[in-house]
Amino acid sequence: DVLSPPPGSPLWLPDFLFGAGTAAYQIEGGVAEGGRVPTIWDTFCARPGAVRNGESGVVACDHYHRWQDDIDLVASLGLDAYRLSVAWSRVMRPDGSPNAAGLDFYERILDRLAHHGIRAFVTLYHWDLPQHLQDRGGWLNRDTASRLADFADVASRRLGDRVAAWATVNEPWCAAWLGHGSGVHAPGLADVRYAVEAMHHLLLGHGLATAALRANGAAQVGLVTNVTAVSADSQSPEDRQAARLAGACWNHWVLDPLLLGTYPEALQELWPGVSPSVRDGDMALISTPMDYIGINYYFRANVRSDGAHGYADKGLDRVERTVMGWEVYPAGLRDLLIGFKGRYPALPPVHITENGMASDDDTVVDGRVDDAQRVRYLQRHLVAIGQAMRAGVDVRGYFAWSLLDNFEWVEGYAKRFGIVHVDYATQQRTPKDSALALKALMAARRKVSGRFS
Ligand code: PNW
Repeated sequence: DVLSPPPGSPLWLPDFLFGAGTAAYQIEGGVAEGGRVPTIWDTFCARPGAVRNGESGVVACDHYHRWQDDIDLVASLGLDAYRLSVAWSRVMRPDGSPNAAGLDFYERILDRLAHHGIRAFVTLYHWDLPQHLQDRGGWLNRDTASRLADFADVASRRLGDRVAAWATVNEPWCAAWLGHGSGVHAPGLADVRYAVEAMHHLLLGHGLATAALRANGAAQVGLVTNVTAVSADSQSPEDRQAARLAGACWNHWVLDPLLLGTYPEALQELWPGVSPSVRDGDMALISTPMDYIGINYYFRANVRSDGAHGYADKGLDRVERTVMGWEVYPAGLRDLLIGFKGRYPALPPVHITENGMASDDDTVVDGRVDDAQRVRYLQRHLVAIGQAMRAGVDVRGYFAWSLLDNFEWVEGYAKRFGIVHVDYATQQRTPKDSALALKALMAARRKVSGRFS
């Protein structure tokens, strides 16, 4: 199996970026080093039953010590770009002053990327809120939004000249809903009212951080959001209504405030009487035009009415699924992108900042990892992106999730999203067939565009 966009696909254009992504808590380890302070994920992982097998990011991929080899690995694949996150807990001290050791760590990484000519896409908040801020209410406290802006200011002052694109927040939906509504992610709170309030403060934090980044001359500023394709289980009015509400919750709850300056009205049908504490000027700040939007896409949900005013994800029979239980549905990405272009006149250029699949049986045999299902998954999504581009959507880049097998949050280490296999006993990295296919694609693109490395 190979990765190769169809001949003539816009993905062959030399300006289109290919990369891979990671996030600090999922790969770094080194949790007590360099002045790092505890985060809500350190706390959550210590809660019995919260994470599979009681696992945590204490060691993870030991990237804190192996960062140089890992960046050299990105270079060896020939990728144009690398997406990482900067840990708030390494960079900011509890008193609000910068932590030099943390900034030094990321500066070395960014310098190494620059040395290889790899563009750095840097996320500020990939879910690892310092615990001391959680102790003061976390995202339920409006003040946390200003603390994110402080972090953005410190990070961009020191690192900004080496960053091609900043993302303020990764997946507000996951942070708000999984963290405060369903409670399956840190900080483990479970109340719709909390989720709605947390979302508002995350988005406000995005707006304030955007201003701080721009004040320091940031090149590109955006936000990364996860989107879900939605189908109705039947054509009944109830199921179609359920699909409408699911789309409002999963996609428009984040995108409408950012791109229209309003929360979707459907949320009032879903959660009657629940609304965030919006102050004058908040929505204008949240809808500050972005330089790009990062879209993370994994799967489609098939929903039916739950009998009340909500929806239930029922799933479809006889479809391909990954070990996450997520349906493989590449056309969903194409249809969502085209739909967003229609719904949002102000849709900025798009980067697909995450796409990929988990497996649980990748093993190294004679130095090779056969992950043919992942190669096909990536290939089919590349085709879908090309189709969306031909339909007029301005997509500028594609990042496979993830560079490395890593700490998959509540799923622990059993679910492997990497294009590179990690043997956690030895910390040995082995590029899977998917990484080699991406490498071959990078080489082929360079030939086509006449750009020789
Ligand atoms: C994203 N959902 O999480 C995160 O950005 C990554 O850190 C993570 O490793 C990756 O996707 C794979 O899970 C998501 O339920 C978690 O829709 C849950 C959902 C979507 C994305």
